[in-house]
Amino acid sequence: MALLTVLCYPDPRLHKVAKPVAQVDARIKKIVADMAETMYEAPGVGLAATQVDIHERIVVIDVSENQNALQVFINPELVWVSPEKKSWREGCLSVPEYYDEVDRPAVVRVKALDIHGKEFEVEADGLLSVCLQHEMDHLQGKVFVEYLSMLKRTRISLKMKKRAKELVGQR
Ligand code: GNR
Ligand code: NI
Repeated sequence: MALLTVLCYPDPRLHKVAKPVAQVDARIKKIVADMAETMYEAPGVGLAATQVDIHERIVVIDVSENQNALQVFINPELVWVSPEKKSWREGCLSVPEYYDEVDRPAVVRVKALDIHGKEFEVEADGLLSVCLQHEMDHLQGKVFVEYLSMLKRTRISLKMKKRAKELVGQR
């Protein structure tokens, strides 16, 4: 297993659109294992392949309290979203130390392939629903700050660039 580097906003590679996985083979399983390790190490509740500069439709999620229930979504697709919306305070490993409210459908149904390449469907609410939508946005090249005002986004970009500079200075 290996830890992967997480891209930070406003890196343009975060806006690339991921391609579907043609076959869940050993190469994909290795990516999934490395993504899970990277997510747990961060720690985060989800990670999309886009965030580690792999532009294929792969998501790992673990919203369990003890971080011991990994869920793998390959080629995830939204099959239904509820008309009701819910606001949630979101964070992102690609936008460190910034949190803000985003409105999204409260409940979603997602179809995907599991780690064995077998199709399954889940209905999700709460954090799993938020996380699935957040990760599927990443695969489309969308970061949650794009739901915020232009003013907020500009401030976030400046803050992230400043932070990146400070981190380089510390090395
Ligand atoms: O770790 C994460 N927490 C989180 C909290 C609220 C809404 C979404 C998330 S996802 C985030 C990890 C991440 O950046 N995934 O892309
Ligand atoms: Ni994210």
